[in-house]
Amino acid sequence: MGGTRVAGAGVSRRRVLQAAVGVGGVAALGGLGALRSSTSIAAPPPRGSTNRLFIPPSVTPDTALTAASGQVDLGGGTVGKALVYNGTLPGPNFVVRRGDAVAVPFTNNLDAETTVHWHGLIVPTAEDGQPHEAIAPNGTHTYAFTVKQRAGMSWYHPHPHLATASQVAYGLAGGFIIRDSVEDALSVPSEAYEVPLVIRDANVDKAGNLSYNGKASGFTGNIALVNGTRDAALEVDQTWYRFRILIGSNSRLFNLTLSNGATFRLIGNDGGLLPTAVDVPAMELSPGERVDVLVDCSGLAATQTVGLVDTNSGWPLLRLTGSGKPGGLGAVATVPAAGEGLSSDGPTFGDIAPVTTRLFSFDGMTRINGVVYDMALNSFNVPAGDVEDWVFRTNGNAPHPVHVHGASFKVMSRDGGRRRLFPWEEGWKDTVLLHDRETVTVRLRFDSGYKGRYLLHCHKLEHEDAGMMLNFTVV
Ligand SMILES: [Cu+2]
Repeated sequence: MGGTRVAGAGVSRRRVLQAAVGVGGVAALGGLGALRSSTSIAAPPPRGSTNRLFIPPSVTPDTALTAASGQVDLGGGTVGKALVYNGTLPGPNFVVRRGDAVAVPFTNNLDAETTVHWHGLIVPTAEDGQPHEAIAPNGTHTYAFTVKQRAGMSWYHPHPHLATASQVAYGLAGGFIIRDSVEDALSVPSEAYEVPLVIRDANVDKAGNLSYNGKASGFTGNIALVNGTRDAALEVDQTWYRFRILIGSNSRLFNLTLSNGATFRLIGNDGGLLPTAVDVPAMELSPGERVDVLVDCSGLAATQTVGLVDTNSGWPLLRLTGSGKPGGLGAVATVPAAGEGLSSDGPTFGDIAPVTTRLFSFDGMTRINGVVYDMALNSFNVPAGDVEDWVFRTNGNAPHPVHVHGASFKVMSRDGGRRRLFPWEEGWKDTVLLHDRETVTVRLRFDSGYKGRYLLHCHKLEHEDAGMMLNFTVV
C-alpha cells in the first residue's frame, strides 16, 4: 500500500509546479530548487567542520547552459577555481516531464573544445554530445530532443575527444531529472525532502583550486565532494527523505552505507523506478551509476546525526543532523514498503532470445577487443529493433564501469568475480560495473526510432580518454 501524504498532493502539486516554472527560469522546487551563486560564500558551518550541503538550482529544459571557468565555494568559505556550468558545481538540475521538448542553448566559454553528453538520455546522434560533435571555444549549439523515456535521474557532462576526464574532474557535471505519471502515483517524498546528491572525489591545491593529475590507471582524489561541498551536512526533519544519488567521480568506486546501520530503501537506479522496492544495507557503485533511495530520518532527534558513509575510503560523505521538526510540505507519512511494487514498465524483453550475441573484452586500460578508440572507425552495425546480448568481460585493470549510449539495457548475469547481480542492477540500466575477471551479460534493443552512431565505453574516464571506447551504428 502506498502511504498517506502529510502535506501536499503529489500529482497535482508537481504538475502545478511544472506549469508555474515558466520559460527559461529557475524553478523553486524545494530540495531541487535552492540557489547559490558561483561566488557566494556559504553561511558559517553549523557545527564542527561541516559545511551546509549545496543544492544546485532546478531549471526548465529550455534554460541556456554555459560551460566556463569560474570560482566555487567547496565549503567553509574558501573559494577556488573550477570549471562550471552556469556558475555552479554541480551545474543546474534540469527537471522535465516525460514528453517534454528539450532545447538547451549551450555556449562553450572554455578555452578548449567540449560537448554536452546527456548520460542516460536516449537522444539523436547529433544531440548526444559525442566527441565527433565538438563545440569549439566560443561556439554554441542548441541541444534539442524530446524526452521519450520514463522518470529517472540522468546527468550531463562533457564528452570531448581525449579530454573528458579532465573537464569532469575540474567540475563539469549536472543532474537531469525526468518525472512521469507512474512516479506521480507513488507516495515518495518531494520538495525539500527530495535531494539530489552528486558524489565524487577531488583534489584541491593549496589555494583551494580543484586540481587534476589523472594517469592511465585512473584518478583518485583525496577528498569527497557531495554536490561540490566537502564535509557536507544537511539538516533533516523527522520524516523520510528521497536521495537521488549520482556517482560523478572519474574512477573511484563508492560503497555507500548509513552510519547507524540502517538500510536504504532502494526504489530506482539509472533508468528509473525498480519493479519493487528493496531494503539494502550497502551499495557499491561506480562512475556514472545512479540510485534512488528513501532514508528514514523520522527517529532522528534534534542535533542527533547519521552519516552517509563510503566504507571503501572510510569517508563520511554527508552528515544528516536532526532538526527536531516534523516534515512539512512534500513529506509523506508512509513510503513504499520493501517488496512493494513500484512500476511495471521495466525491461520486457528479458525472455526473448537474442538475435545476436556480441563479445566485448575490456583489455588493459586502453582497448576494447584489442582496439584503441578511433573516432573514424565504426566497429559494427546494430539493426534497430533487434534484441541483442552484449557480453562484457575483463581479466584485469578493473573497475571498468561499462556504459552504452543510445539504449538502456537489462543486466542478465554476472559470472566470475562477484558472481551475482545486485538489487540496484534490476530494471533499466545504462552503466554496469565490471570487477576483475567478471563477465557481465546485458540484453538490449535499440528501439528508440533513432538511427546513427552511438558509443560503448568504459566510464572510468581515464580509460575512456585512453581509448577504451568504440563507435557503433544503429541501422
Ligand atoms: Cu575501464
